[in-house]
Amino acid sequence: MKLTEKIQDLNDAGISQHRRKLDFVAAGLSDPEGIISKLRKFQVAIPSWALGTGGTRFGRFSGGGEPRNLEEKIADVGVLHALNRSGGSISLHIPWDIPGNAEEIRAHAASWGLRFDAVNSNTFQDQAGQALSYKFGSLHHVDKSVREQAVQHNIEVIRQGERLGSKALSVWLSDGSNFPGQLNFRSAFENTLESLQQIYAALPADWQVWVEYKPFEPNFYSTTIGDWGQSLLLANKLGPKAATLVDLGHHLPNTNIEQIVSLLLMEGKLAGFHFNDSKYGDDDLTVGCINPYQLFLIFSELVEGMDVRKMDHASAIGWMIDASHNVKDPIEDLLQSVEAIKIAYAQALLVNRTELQAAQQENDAVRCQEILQDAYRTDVRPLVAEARLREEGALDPVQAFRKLGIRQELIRDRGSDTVATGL
Ligand code: AFD
Ligand code: MN
Ligand code: MN
Repeated sequence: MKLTEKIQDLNDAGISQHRRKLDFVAAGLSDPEGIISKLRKFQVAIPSWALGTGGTRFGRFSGGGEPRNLEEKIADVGVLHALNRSGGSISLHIPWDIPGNAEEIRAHAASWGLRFDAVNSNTFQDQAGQALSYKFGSLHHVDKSVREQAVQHNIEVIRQGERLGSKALSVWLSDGSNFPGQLNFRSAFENTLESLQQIYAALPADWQVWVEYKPFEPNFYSTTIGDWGQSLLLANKLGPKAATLVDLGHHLPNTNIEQIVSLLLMEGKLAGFHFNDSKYGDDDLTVGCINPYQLFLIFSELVEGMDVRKMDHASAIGWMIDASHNVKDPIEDLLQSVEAIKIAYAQALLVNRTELQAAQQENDAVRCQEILQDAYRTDVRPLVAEARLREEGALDPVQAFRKLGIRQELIRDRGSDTVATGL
């Protein structure tokens, strides 16, 4: 029996209760069908590196049955997408994912209903046989030949992405410094800009380059693209095909991310997101597990800003998860993350914009909060579930994943290397 048929069989048991919940929440909304339609279109790109246990520098504890190659990573995203019908694309990390025969890889992905999203370059590690080291950075390096090597790697990643149908290069640079005086900040920025301009010149006409920022880690005194201002400065200097990528875990505690998002949207320079959640820093935790209200506030600014600019919610910017799992089953964690994103999006769609604008004009802070939190406190899960059902997905993806024994099957097929590696 096909996976989709097994999923439908499982759904039968919960359908009547679901319908009751859906009728209840829909009765209180002006356009439930409009929200369900937007939810069906809304897809989240799954990072190839999140299908296995990530680990930290203190150790990695594999849960077993993890993918051993790109084909198996694609199959895992295919299983996720069959369950939630919302993970319709995969984002590769090169050279961790080397797509040997691009045609075969594209066909394999298409058989699961998947396409390829942004491709990620990697100049934060030295690869076997690499001529020059990135120990002191890559695109910002004081040695032009190191910069050149990193530029060529990024151009190669673009070429690989072209073969797969990707349309964006996502660049995160770990370049920075650990000690005061180690770097000339101006030269580091100028070197980075000059390197990115060479990469930008190699972009196909219909591509974008997404410039990610991060305040610290692995460098702990400065990061050359450390905040949204530095990323936006580079994106503006590069040109219309460059934009800023917002990774939720890349902000110092208590940063107002929703304000950053609103202004990047205003400038037409919001490339998209790496969704995750964090308590202290780049903890790469499950989306919405720590601060679901912040996620809602971000989506509220997104819906407002995209509607002002008449942008298509599903396709105008990149929606992608970037998280690393240490104790959860990677597929279960990703299912939870996608669910949290769609819940926040649905809640943001409920905000009464006309009333909010009127309350803002009257400086009625109490009324503004009431309007926002009325949307946030609406249980939209039946709407999210209905959107999944209409796309032949699972009523409850995590429960379906467990009841179908998918992980056990993967362990049988791939083995369970539960090797805990230390420092
Ligand atoms: C790490 C970095 C950054 C990057 C990701 C994939 O912090 O978020 O986008 O790896 O390269 O999480
Ligand atoms: Mn990221
Ligand atoms: Mn990160």
